[in-house]
Amino acid sequence: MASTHTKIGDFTFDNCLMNAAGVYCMTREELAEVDASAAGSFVTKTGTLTKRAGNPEPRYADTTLGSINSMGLPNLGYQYYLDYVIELQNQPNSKNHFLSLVGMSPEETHTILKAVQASDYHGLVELNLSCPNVPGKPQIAYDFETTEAILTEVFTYYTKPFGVKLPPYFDIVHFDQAAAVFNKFPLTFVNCINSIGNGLVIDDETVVIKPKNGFGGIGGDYVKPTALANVHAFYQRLNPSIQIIGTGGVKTGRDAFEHILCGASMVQLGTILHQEGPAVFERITNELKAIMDEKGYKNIEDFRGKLQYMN
Ligand code: RRO
Repeated sequence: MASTHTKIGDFTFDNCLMNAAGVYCMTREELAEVDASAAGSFVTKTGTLTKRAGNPEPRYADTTLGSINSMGLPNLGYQYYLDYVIELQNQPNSKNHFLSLVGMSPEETHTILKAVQASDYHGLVELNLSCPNVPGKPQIAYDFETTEAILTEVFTYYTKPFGVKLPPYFDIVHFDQAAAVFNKFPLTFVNCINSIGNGLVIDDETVVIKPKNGFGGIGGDYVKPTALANVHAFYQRLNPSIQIIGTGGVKTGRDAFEHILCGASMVQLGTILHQEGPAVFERITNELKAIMDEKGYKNIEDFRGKLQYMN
């Protein structure tokens, strides 16, 4: 049978499917469940300098086509997640993991990353440049100048494997400009995409989540075409040393196949993991392997990035 084995930087994974940051990753208990599932890895909830309660509830809703959330970055503080990934990395036969981080200001981001640099953690870090839900804080990666300034500073002191979580872009010029910024840095990966920020879902005459008068990040079916476009746009533009993690609208093996076809080396599950729980990893892995078997692909490198265009 086909293998969904993959590699990000120097780290290997038995399966290219894992959770998306924010889903099933708030506590050690949730992370341990993902770790024990068929997933190839996990990423932690984005950790901030100090723990945060997040926005008022209800702050997540499932819809027929996906989800809307305005969690507001609730988390147990970066140290909680750093301690856990260090604990796991010291266990024999541990999977490799991703630690998601961001500060509430560039200064806080640097404080956190300097602590991670000084720690025993030698795994992957994903800097979240795209949270859409903290009132008064814009999605960082929509501001190319600030993004470049943050990354310039980060790489003066940070030497461990490091990637960024991006918001969706919607314009070819923005793909060009964003890729030109990221190509200046020794990034290990970029992850496309975070939720589509600030959508609005209505039930009868009322919004379905409380924060920000109902505005929130959109995930699920709605976002798959945008996610695939972002994965492929960056696959076409980034230095080949910068790998791509595909996130957005994956609920079947076919969806994962399409992300890989667009260039993704790893594929993350958000809304569908929230809806089905960690058993979803086995289902989608089996569906992906069945498609690969049918097409005669032995591993994901046989078709990764090989999206066909019309003549
Ligand atoms: O916690 C959130 O509200 C949140 C974050 Br940090 C993010 O990056 N993406 C998202 O959809 N929600």
